[in-house]
Amino acid sequence: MASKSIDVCLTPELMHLYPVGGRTVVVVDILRATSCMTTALAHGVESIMPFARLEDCLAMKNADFYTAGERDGQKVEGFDLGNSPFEYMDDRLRGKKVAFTTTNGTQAIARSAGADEIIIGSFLNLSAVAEHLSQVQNNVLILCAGWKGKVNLEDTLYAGALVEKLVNQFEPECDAPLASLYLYHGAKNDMNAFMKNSSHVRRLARLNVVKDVEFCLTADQYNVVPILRNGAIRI
Ligand code: 3SL
Repeated sequence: MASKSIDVCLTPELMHLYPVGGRTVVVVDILRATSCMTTALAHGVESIMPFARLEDCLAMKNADFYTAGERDGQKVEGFDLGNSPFEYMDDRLRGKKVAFTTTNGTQAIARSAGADEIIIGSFLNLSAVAEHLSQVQNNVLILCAGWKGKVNLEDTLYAGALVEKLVNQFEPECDAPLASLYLYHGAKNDMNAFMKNSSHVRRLARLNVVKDVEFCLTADQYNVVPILRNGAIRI
């Protein structure tokens, strides 16, 4: 029997059931916040400071930060950057500090406060995160950002993919890791087709955001593990 355990919180609304003390929490918002953060840091952004409140993020402009993120999928007026990973593949952002706020992803990060370690997960760095988790001694909680308190497919699929990589080393704590794993098994041969009718893919399509989805569902583009320390995410 494994000595470490793994659990999945399918929406931040259930976080009252999951104490984070002493745990490593993996925050995931596949479409698109944590995919974006992973991409930005892998492409040389120095650090990302996550904010739950838009006003707090915007105020960082005065402190020489790039301001970035979205509300309801759309770039915020007055912000320098939106929430597409492709915006962050830009050499001009190398070494820069970014203040980031999003509808769900940065809210989920805020809900993880008090954890021993908070790391940023996405399909783009799936194996790197799994490798990191296999080295730490902590029990693990995967926190799915969902959409405005509701469960979504993409974050649950990621949870399943990560559980699949770790299931031999970690004991599932309840049925949520198993439910995620079984969902992922049904999807993994063609994730894009599986996700076609999901609510956020349809929401993004209405905003003409299409290529981001396929990219965000691609595994192992980057060998980085973003970690939140002292309020900033770095690799
Ligand atoms: O909710 C979030 O944090 C965002 O990633 C949503 S969106 O993909 O930019 O619409």
